[in-house]
Amino acid sequence: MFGNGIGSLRVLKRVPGEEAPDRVIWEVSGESGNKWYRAQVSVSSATSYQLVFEGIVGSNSLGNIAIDSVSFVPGTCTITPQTAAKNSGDCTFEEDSCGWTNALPVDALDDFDWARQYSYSVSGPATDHTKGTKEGYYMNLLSNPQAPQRGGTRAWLISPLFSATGRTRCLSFYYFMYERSIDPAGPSLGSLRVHVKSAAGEAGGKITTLWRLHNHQGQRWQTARTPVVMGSERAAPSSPYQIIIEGIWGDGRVGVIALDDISFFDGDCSSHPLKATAVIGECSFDRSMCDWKNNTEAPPPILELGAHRTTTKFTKHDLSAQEGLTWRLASIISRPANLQDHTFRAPTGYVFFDIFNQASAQSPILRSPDFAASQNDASCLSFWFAPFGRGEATALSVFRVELTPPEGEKEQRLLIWKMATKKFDTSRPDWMYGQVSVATLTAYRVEFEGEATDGGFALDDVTFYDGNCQTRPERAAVEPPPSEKF
Ligand SMILES: [Ca+2]
Ligand SMILES: [Ca+2]
Repeated sequence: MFGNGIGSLRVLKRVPGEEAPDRVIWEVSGESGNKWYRAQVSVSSATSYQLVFEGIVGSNSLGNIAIDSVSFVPGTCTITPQTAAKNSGDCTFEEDSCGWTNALPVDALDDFDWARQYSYSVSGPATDHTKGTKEGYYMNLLSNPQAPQRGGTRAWLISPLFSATGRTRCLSFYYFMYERSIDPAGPSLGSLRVHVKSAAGEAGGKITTLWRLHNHQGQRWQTARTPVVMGSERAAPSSPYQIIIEGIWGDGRVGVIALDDISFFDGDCSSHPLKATAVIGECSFDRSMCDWKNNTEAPPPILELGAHRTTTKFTKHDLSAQEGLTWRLASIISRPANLQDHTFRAPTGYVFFDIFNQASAQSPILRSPDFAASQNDASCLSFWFAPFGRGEATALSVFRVELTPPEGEKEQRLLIWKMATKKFDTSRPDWMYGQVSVATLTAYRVEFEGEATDGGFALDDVTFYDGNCQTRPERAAVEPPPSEKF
């Protein structure tokens, strides 16, 4: 594109017979010198289509636009040159961050930043993914080997606003997750997660996880993919959404979490790698309870504040006794026996209840979202729990609640897993692993129910795997009722 009268060069996707106008999928404007440049863009379509190269004359007719060597290669690519990407979300990070931004400190959504940088250390990626050279840029989760980030601290990279059309898009990118020394015993490098956040409408502000990967994945760039569906007939077609790429450090870890070459195309794709697919009902209780809810029935009323605040009988102790009857997120000022989070060894980041010296046993309930019936027989509920008991009987039970009981029958609530604390020393609570099979042929939800007069349980990293599993710990197994025995 050479000459001072150069306007624009565009690539349009045209679907013959469709009323919708041609869609611009690539566009550069202005003069770029007497020289050839390589350009690329992902093209996808469920139906037949045509591509159109459109040249637009600028302020005068002095200049030439030329194209050559058009070819098609299977697979996805990030729009090149980067200026042709506009607000598509594609980014090679070679020139800037293409509208992807760090969360603003004022919004207090995260703790530190992603940095756009090139290779500078031996442990990080030796090259970026786009150019495969030391000079190529990528986004790097900030770290300092001399002062590693605290476990559970996170940085958000936020996309430009996209409009939700109800059509599926596929997001792909490359990640580099490397740790020099791997600790097989527990929380390790950290996590990389992709969320979608609706900016408006019915679900305004709601964050849904699409893709997540934990810990060391090898010392190389690897490909990631996830489908993104936003919008539906119920929502306004233009209600915008954003993609959030979240990096989280494990405790005191020295390693690399980096990403490069983000690209989108219209159409569906399968999540890749498969293990990174987000799981409904999964929660690591970092800063929210996800879709889990405290469902404790009718807790005693909170003492009302007196007319004169100075003479109120409402004390700190009453408040903590009241709070103890519910499942809630741990906080620095309210957590059991300084117990650390299981996921990242963060100071907080799990859910718990702590009942303080009650005359009769209390039973706080934590309720999962509702799960639809599945074609698989069962899924394996997996979680970490930590008991801390002072009283006689402190127990944790898991119930499966049938959401579509046979007509005329009451809601069925079946005990499937139970641990009582009198069986172990709980002076210093520690995380233990639990799992149990849950029947999934009919719609259901899961409930964790505590039971204590003086003590409680913490819970973290709840997730589900396909298929049956053995009950763990073994002593938590519950004899099935006679009707379910073969
Ligand atoms: Ca790059
Ligand atoms: Ca956690």
